[in-house]
Amino acid sequence: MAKIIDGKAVSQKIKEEVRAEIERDGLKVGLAVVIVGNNQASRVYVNNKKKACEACGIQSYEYALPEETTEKELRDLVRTLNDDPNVNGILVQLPLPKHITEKKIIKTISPKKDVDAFHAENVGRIVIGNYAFLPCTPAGVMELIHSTGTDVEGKECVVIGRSNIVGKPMAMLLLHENATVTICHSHTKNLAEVCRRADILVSAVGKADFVTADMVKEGAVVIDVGMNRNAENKLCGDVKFDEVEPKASYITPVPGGVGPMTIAMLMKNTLMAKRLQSK
Ligand code: L34
Repeated sequence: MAKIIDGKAVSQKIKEEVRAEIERDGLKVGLAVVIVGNNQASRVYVNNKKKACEACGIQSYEYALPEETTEKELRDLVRTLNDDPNVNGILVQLPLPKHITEKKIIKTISPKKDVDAFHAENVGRIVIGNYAFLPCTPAGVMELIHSTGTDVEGKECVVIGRSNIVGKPMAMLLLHENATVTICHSHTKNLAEVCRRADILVSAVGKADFVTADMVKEGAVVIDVGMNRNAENKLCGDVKFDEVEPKASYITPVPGGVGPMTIAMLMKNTLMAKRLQSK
């Protein structure tokens, strides 16, 4: 029987710390949240981000733009936000509509306001270990691992998925804590065998029921970054929870695991951005 890692509780504590720091120092902190189009899931995540801002005493500025927004219009908005002293952090919710090149938009965000840490400058800083912001989801995963009391040093860690948003930076953060890290992806041979080596298994695939019990070592820490809908339109992760849970020592649920942590780390980064800009 695994212990369930309570992402809601851990995220709550982080948000309270952010709020306390903002109150203590009487800071005025602002986050611009930009959403383009009508993606239902994105709408839910953005609303959760706005609520978290409120809970932390951060002013949120929402820009909900229509699906037809052009790349130029979006870049112009980002430039305006780059120059707005009330805005300390800029978050452009992904995915964007197909006619907009995400890379170009990310490149336009001032690295000092890039609270997602998606800009090439911030990605590079993470790789060399000289960073201000950590990408929210991988940083949230590290917090969840720490909350179990697990020491990452020397552990076999397997990350399934190699996206720029989760898989690649996740591997870097584990590496910074001296783990032995393997990244698996759709071309990996003997995936189950590789995953079974993991003391810590992080799945960021985006497919329901992808991680099955035969892929999990007895006593592993299992972190589920997936955010999927199953056949009954119910929210679920990548991990076949019912069969993996008995083998794991710790496991994150979906919802209530990594998702709330992504948002808590965004709050932390926004406060950090304010500090950097006040220097
Ligand atoms: N720019 N785009 C940008 N930054 C991000 O950090 C994200 N991400 C991912 C998608 N696009 C992004 C998010 O915000 C995923 N993500 C995210 C954020 C919050 C939640 C899930 C994904 C979340 O709140 N999850 C809840 C359940 C939500 C529901 O009911 O649908 C949970 O408990 O897991």
